[in-house]
Amino acid sequence: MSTTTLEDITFQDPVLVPIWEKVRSGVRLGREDGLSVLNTWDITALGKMADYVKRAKTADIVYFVMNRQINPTNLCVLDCTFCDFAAKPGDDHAYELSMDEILDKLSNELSEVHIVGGLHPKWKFEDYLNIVARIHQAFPSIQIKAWTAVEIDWFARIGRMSVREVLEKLREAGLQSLPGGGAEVFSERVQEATFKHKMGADRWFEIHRIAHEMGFPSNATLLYGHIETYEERVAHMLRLREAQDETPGFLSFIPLALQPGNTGLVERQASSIEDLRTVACARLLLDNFDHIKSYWVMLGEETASIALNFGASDLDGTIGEERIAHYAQAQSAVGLARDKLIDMIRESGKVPAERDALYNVVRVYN
Ligand code: V47
Repeated sequence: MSTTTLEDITFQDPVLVPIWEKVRSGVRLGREDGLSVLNTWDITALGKMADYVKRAKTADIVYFVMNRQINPTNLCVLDCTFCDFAAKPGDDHAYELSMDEILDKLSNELSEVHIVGGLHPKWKFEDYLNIVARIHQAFPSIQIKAWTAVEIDWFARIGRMSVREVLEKLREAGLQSLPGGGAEVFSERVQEATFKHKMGADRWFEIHRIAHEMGFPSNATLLYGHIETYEERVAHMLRLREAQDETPGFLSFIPLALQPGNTGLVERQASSIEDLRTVACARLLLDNFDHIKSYWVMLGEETASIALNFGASDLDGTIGEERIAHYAQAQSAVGLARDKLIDMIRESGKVPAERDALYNVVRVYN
């Protein structure tokens, strides 16, 4: 097999060589480059390329946050085929957390609370608003990252308000940023097959644009490893890059590996190699995103650690308890301690930095 060595990277797949030349000279990658990356078998060279881009942004630092995820209810009017979490009234696994149960999950050592749930058939906007307000009153130092664009759209509809009005009220209650969920795959084909009753890409982008214009940072996700094609994954990332150019405000991109559970969509979860290619592809294409997250809840701890050498600069956080992936039988732990996250980062040769929800550094663990 012939190989090419350029600046410490030995390439076995020649397709990567011109991509590396573009990366080193700061030329933006395009659709074909993204497809080559997702198709390559030259995993070690790919990891080095993505790590080079990561280092240029965040050197050896990998971030994590002391956070808690709260999913206040799984009752949801939608019927997305990839979701084992959602329930209908009367289902055995349906639940609603009381305000006391929500507050009991929090403590002052947390920097962030991440809240996402279902579109409850009976709750009013005020019920969702009250969750933010009560958390903010009880724990003013915890930054609140809550409600995906799908929920914001729902609040505007049930509250008969504009998206701006919804976000203004949430800001008054204590909201600080928006999570990246509900993006799924920006493809009408995938939407028709897996989430046809949920809002589509145009509305998702509109809501994030408005949030950014109002000064709310947000994240963006991609749900991969099911029926989407590589072309759709790449198109998804490029559309995000364009949106970030137009109205900056995305803090991080989070590739979410589908947990097949009982969804019937695919037999097994994407392989680790597939996960690493997707993380690396995101790092290489999304040159205007500061962070790519290695979300250990869905990748599993081992792959999540390796992804820190494939362009990821953030492990998310301690989480505490997570239901969306775990209802779909995710094999990862339900929460990790701070020390475990620090070990995972150190084992991958990086320097752990604890951050808050907005990426302000709380402490570097040299
Ligand atoms: O939008 C649903 C996904 C998302 C499954 O912003 C599934 O920091 C895998 O958005 N397997 C919600 N994924 C989670 C989310 C998120 C997660 C971590 C960090 C951040 C952030 C945001 O979970 C949904 C959907 O795409 N999802 N079912 C499943 N079976």
